[in-house]
Amino acid sequence: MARRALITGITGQDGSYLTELLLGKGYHVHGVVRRSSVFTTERIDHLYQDRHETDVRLHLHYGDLLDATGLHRLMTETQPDEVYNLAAQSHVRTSFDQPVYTAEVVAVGTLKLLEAVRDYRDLSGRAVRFYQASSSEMYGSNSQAPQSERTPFHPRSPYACAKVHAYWQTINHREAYGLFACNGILFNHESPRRGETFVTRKITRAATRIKLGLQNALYLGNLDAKRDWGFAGDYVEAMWLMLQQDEPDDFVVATGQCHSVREFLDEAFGCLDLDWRRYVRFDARYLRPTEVNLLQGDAAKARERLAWRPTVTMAELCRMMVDADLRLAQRERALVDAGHPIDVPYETLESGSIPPPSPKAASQPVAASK
Ligand code: NAP
Ligand code: G4F
Repeated sequence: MARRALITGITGQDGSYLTELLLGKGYHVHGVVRRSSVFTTERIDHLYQDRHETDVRLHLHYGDLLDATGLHRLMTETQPDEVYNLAAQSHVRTSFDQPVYTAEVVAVGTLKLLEAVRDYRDLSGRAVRFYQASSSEMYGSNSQAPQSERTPFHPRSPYACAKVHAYWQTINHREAYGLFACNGILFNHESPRRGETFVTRKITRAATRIKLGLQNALYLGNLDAKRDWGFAGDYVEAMWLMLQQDEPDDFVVATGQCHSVREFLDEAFGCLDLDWRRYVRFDARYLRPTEVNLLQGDAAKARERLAWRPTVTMAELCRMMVDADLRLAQRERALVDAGHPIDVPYETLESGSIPPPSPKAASQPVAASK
């Protein structure tokens, strides 16, 4: 019988790549979608099948990590063999603006899901495996690099503190209740589907719009921070591999290479024959009260036990994102040239777009945290 997976955060970057991977392996995939007044399924629209078609293997359900009752019901209804907990308020800077909400979703929400998984296993007698999306942000100010599974955590944001809580709850469910539960400690991973307010995508989006005369400046914060950037498509493979092992365990997933934001700017603008120094401006609103200066992972354990390896370098990743965003910018340019106003995100407008913000965009709350 086909295996069944339940994915929280299916509408996010990683959720979309993981869904592609699991559907490709013949799984039935059940995804948890938050109710919203607008569509949020853009990243998985290409995978969606009308429920009236035959052999439908992607099923979407409304749910929220804040809703424990709904999570219990979803476990019973979908009867998954594997649960991937990818849902999160995942923006580090935003977590300083919304610390309690972030903790409720990321920390307590994960605990609610773990409890739903445990109860389902105990009541149904069925085996179920659990993956927790842990983060390299948990290392925080521990700049002892490269960071491995043995490196102590020193979280530097409400987001990272919440992820540490979820990490230990996952381990405690493994040790206290014998749950097959794994933490993937993933370092930064990006793609053309990356949210537009994370620094890599913010840069590739802006650079390509600047190239086509749609924008004239890009406002950023700390350019000296260093990150270990890999490709999201590679990293979801590691998530799946963790749940296929004989024993549950925790794994760092990283490329082992790290680069500064400045170097990513060099690479992205370089792909377009532009000099970023002409366009990038500093805006203190993008600084964090406490910064994580250096993340560089040691994924030796994943290499040895999972036979996992990254396949995309930072330069290749950057080129992939620039190419995809150039196609987006070309579509916007065509609309502008045809005399149609373009509906660009607030963040892009704020970064110095031409034309100036429409009254609709200007009336949105000032997003200090993107
Ligand atoms: P993302 O693009 O921000 O996606 C987050 C997902 O969580 C979205 O589907 C979002 O739904 C959903 N979500 C948010 N709050 C929720 C709630 N209360 N209930 C249910 N769903 C909720 O994040 P990502 O980059 O794919 O990352 C996936 C996971 O890995 C996250 O837990 C993140 O913290 C963690 N992580 C990411 C990285 C990275 O570099 N990408 C590294 C380490 C760990 P909407 O679409 O409705 O917003
Ligand atoms: O792209 P970022 O916002 O990613 P960050 O904070 O490293 O977090 C991401 O990776 C984590 C894994 O380590 C995940 F757990 C988390 O969910 C998320 O996916 O920022 C990267 C760096 C930071 O040092 C930031 O200060 O870029 C710096 N930066 C400089 N200017 C900026 C900006 N970041 C953002 N978002 N926007 C800027 O204008």
